[in-house]
Amino acid sequence: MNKPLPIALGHSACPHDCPSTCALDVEIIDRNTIGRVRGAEGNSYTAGVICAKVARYAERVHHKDRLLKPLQRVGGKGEGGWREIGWDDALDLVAEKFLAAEVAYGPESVWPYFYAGTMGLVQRDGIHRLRHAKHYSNQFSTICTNPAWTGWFAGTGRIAGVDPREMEEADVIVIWGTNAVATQVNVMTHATRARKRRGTRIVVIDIYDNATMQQADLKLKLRPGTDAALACALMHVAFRDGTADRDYLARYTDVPAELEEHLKSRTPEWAAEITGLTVEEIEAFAALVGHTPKSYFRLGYGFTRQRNGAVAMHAALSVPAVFGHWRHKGGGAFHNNDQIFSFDKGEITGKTLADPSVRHLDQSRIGAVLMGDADALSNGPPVTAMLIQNTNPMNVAPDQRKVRAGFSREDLFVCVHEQFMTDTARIADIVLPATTFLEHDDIYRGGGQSHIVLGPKLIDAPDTVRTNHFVIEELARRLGVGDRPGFGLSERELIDRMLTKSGYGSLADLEAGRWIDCQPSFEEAHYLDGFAWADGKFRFRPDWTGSPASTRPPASLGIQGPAERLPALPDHVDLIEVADPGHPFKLATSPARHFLNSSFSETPGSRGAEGGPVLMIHPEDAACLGLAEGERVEIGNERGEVVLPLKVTEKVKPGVLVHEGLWPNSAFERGEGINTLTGADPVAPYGGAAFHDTRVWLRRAS
Ligand SMILES: Nc1nc2c(c(=O)[nH]1)N[C@H]1C(S)=C(S)[C@@H](COP(=O)(O)OP(=O)(O)OC[C@H]3O[C@@H](n4cnc5c(=O)[nH]c(N)nc54)[C@H](O)[C@@H]3O)O[C@H]1N2
Ligand SMILES: Nc1nc2c(c(=O)[nH]1)N[C@H]1C(S)=C(S)[C@@H](COP(=O)(O)OP(=O)(O)OC[C@H]3O[C@@H](n4cnc5c(=O)[nH]c(N)nc54)[C@H](O)[C@@H]3O)O[C@H]1N2
Ligand code: SF4
Ligand SMILES: [Mo]
Repeated sequence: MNKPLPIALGHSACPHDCPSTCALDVEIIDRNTIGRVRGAEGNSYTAGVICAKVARYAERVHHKDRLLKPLQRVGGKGEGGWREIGWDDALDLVAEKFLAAEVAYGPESVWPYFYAGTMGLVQRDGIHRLRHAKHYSNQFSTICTNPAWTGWFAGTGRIAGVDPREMEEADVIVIWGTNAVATQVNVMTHATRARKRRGTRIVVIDIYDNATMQQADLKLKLRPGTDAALACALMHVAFRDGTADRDYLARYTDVPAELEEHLKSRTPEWAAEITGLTVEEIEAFAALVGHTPKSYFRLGYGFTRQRNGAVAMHAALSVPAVFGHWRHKGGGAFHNNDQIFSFDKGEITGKTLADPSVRHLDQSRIGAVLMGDADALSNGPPVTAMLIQNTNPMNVAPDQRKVRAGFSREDLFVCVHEQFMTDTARIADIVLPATTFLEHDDIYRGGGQSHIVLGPKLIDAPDTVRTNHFVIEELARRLGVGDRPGFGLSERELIDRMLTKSGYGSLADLEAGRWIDCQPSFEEAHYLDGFAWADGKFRFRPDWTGSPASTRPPASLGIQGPAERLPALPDHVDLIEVADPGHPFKLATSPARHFLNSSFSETPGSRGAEGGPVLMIHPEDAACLGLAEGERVEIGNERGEVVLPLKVTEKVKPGVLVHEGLWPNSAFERGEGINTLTGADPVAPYGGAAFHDTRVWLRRAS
């Protein structure tokens, strides 16, 4: 049979939580159906390339398991019994439960919980409008960016860096702690173009030989949580060999002499002992970046998902400041562009409606919050009602046993608005069906690049499916706040007003242009007019507790984790879960190439490509324990146990285990997923979860 021809080509943006924020061209087959999705050729960052999972988005949007009708639980929580319920009845019930919670314990007992399942500014952030209008509990959003952004901000004073497209002019590209082939493919587009054109050398620093390391010219496979030691040794060599840029250091940095003195004992031999790299590897890397002015450091999230992650980010970021790489086109560092955008989102988020005295609850500590931990609740009332949009905490949040126990509480009412029957939807009281990005209007902005991209509605959603915006507006009306500022506007009106207020033109302008490139000038991106601190100097000596970073915890929560153990200058610090005789292995739970967090674990293309959940182990470890490929093992710690089949591979180091992907809990033998093992104790100093920093024991499963 011939494939139907597309009737039109729609323009959109990828809504998923990925730094690339690709500009998309979408084949529209008819009013309800899409065909192939491609990367926009004309966008200079996307450059026509997107990942496989979004290219085959038709299988997600037209999936037979899409949620289509509102559902009400029948039977026990999580048992899987549902009956269909009309939209009006469902929303009436949610409003009734929220009002009841408010009467019993005050508005802070309602906790709207969200994350970045869609990165659209209207559909993602509109939940705050309802929150603020009702003075419901705030969410301190720690689960992803906090350790990384805190470490970066500590140095530069601003979450922004060198244009990632400048990688094409670099002679060395250091891909540090990000599995870019899997998690942001466009980094590889620009890096491999550079290699083709100018013979650029690609260095990858990771804890296992992942898809990105397989493309590297220099592979540095170190022990988890030891990146700061490597960074210190590189800087030691710079001072030792005279490759440090002393003129740059004097002009642009705070305490270069102090740093030099401090690093005298941080030799390659010292770092080799800690990182497990050889002295030769460290010396070769130091010589390479020491003699290559155009060295570009692309710093990722992965290496900051350790309990010393903020320190590691700051240490790695200090390296190009010592060598003066920032001076040169194609040199310097990049992590995220958050602060180059200046959106006035106030109307979407209902900023003026907020009461500053309302408490914040830590997103990553949802288990403790729901279990009534007084500290996690800031000594306030229990959480007894929730609305959840764009996130799947029953799968992705750490310390899962606590999370599950919390969601199982009979006195907790949960409404989940979702596209699929996720682990979280499964344990809800009311499930509402949500549109996908192709079925609603929204606007997106890059984190790993510099574009604002429009994502208009391209096809009609199934009749009974509603947008996040609709749910927020309808609940607001029922809760008596629908007439407050910011309510009663359409998505398009909100986008238009935000763009105009922010000085980015109108919606009509953006529709005509598709995207806006907000890349700052070369001088600004390279901090050539000074870093973003009052004295203009990069800080080798950060103020870990005083920085006014956007990631800083609200006063009601205070500084997080063992902040007093953070070093004054870049250094290795054993804040991590160090392996011990009772827990001889270090486990990392790294993202899978064909999933996006727990999304796409429902699509046949992605599931097929990933195979199934496995645990990677080094052949020596397997042999030592008398274990073979495919054998089932149990791994565990004080938080729980999980059973997985082994994959014996030299990709991982001895003593290190890697599990890729956030598989649904049902994919595991006992119905408990990988986050059963990860901890929710906050990364110092501004919080976050150390997903790749877990010590475990391992034994043959019975
Ligand atoms: N395909 C796919 N893409 C994704 C996602 C996904 O799940 N799948 N998730 C999205 C999201 S929300 C985010 S935040 C980004 C994250 O994307 P990345 O920045 O790539 O971060 P991670 O994938 O968490 O980890 C990257 C690598 O760091 C390694 N790592 C772990 N510990 C250490 C360490 O101590 N040192 C070093 N050097 N490396 C370490 C991990 O094993 C992994 O290989 O990706 C986004 N894109
Ligand atoms: N073990 C381990 N755990 C991790 C990580 C790890 O590396 N290892 N990574 C962590 C990181 S970096 C992150 S960011 C978190 C992410 O965790 P989540 O934010 O929970 O991300 P997803 O799992 O993709 O879930 C997003 C959900 O939003 C839904 N959704 C998408 N668009 C819409 C919409 O328009 N409306 C509504 N109502 N729903 C929508 C999707 O169907 C999906 O179920 O996970 C964290 N958890
Ligand atoms: S998931 Fe990332 S790489 Fe894939 S299309 Fe979306 S933004 Fe691009
Ligand atoms: Mo993330």
